[in-house]
Amino acid sequence: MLKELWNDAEGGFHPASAPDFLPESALREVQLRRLRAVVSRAYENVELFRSRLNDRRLTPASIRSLEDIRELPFTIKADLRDTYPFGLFASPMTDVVRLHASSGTTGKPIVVAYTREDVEVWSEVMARTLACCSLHRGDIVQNAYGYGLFTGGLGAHYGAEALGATVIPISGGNTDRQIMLLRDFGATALCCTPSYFTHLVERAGELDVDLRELPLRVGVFGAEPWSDGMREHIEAQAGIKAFDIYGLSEIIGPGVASECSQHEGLHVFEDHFYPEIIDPETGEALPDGAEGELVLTTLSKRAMPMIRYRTRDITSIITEPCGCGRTVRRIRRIGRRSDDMIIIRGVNVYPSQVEAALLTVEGTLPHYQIILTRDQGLDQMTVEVEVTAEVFSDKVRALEEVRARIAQAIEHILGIRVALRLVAPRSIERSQGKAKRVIDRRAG
Ligand code: DLL
Repeated sequence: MLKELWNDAEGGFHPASAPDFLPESALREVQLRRLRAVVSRAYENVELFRSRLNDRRLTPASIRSLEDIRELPFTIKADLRDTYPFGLFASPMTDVVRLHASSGTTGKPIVVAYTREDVEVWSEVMARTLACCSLHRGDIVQNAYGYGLFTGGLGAHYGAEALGATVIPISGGNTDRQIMLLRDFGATALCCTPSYFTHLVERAGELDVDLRELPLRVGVFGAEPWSDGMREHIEAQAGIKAFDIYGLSEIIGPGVASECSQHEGLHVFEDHFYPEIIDPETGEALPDGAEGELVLTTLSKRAMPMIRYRTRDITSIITEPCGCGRTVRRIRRIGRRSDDMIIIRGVNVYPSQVEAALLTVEGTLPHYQIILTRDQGLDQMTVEVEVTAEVFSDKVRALEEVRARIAQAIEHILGIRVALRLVAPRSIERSQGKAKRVIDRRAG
């Protein structure tokens, strides 16, 4: 136990990891102190938050215990849109040193801001994330998250530097070059989305590069849901340990939560981000262990505090002690969002279930898409999946066999039959960042 506290290759202690191991009482004290400060800050500086508190006849002084957080109003994505671009800032622009934005599905992006102190906190939580993923000083980190308005690139970059690792800021895309540098610079860790990594693995195969023979030992994957089946596939193909990291722009970017060596849920860096689980329908707080929507409060953000932000990500809080020795609570891996549910013939379906089903069938590749259409008022779903070249080029029989197995696997997990289209390798567009798994062609 506590082995991971010693993150430096030479046995040195990395102080950034310390809050992960705080005794519970000390942690709760820090949280309450910070909660009161952040509520005051938002109340004094953010009009929307002040008026919502006034409407409820609350003031920052109403927060006397951590449980009192439940009295506070939620913040939702529409609040960011309605106050676009800078309406939720709690700092004057002269104190804001960085803006990021998340593209969103339509229209204007969500804008987020950081003071110098916010960037420091972000670097710290990302250093703690990477430490959780077993990285330390001496590691060479190839950072293939996109640099730019997306938070992934710069977040991982600052975290790796804060940890004392060596960063290769290659950004996303240009896969042949990624593979060349993996060989030439000998990165020991790669940061990117899991879907981009499956693409990189595939391309390495085409170039006759065996990733298992390279020094690469760790993958730091996040920004989108990915299943345990995908993890097994990735780890076997590349000879690495794959870690899941979680975060969102509105809260800070990556650095909210991370898997550790145990791979049993993600530790939330809860001295900075206070987690709650609510019933997505009623908004009611749920006890630890129950599954529901994750709500996060930034306890130390200055430029843009978020109070009880509804993430729409579905998970549950794990309170049991973790084998790694960290005391901060964990959340289960996020497989779905409350807004990505599809209803097909009255059955609730999530894209992640389709992935789980496909990965159980040999002869399929982890490249797939779900196409939604509407026929006479009813939603229809077609799963398009790539099969291996051997299956695809074989006689009709092999294809039909694989089709039958996929149909069965999907029916087993989803409880319904869906239309299937088996396509040749490389037919489905590859992403450099987050994969677009669902193509929605339902008009209106
Ligand atoms: O994706 C931040 C990030 C960058 C996280 C790099 C991890 C690594 P956004 O673009 O704002 O920020 O998207 C946030 O992505 O609400 C989840 O729905 C989803 N998401 C992020 N990480 C995971 C994960 C970044 N590990 C949204 N598993 C979140 C499942 C994830 N979903």
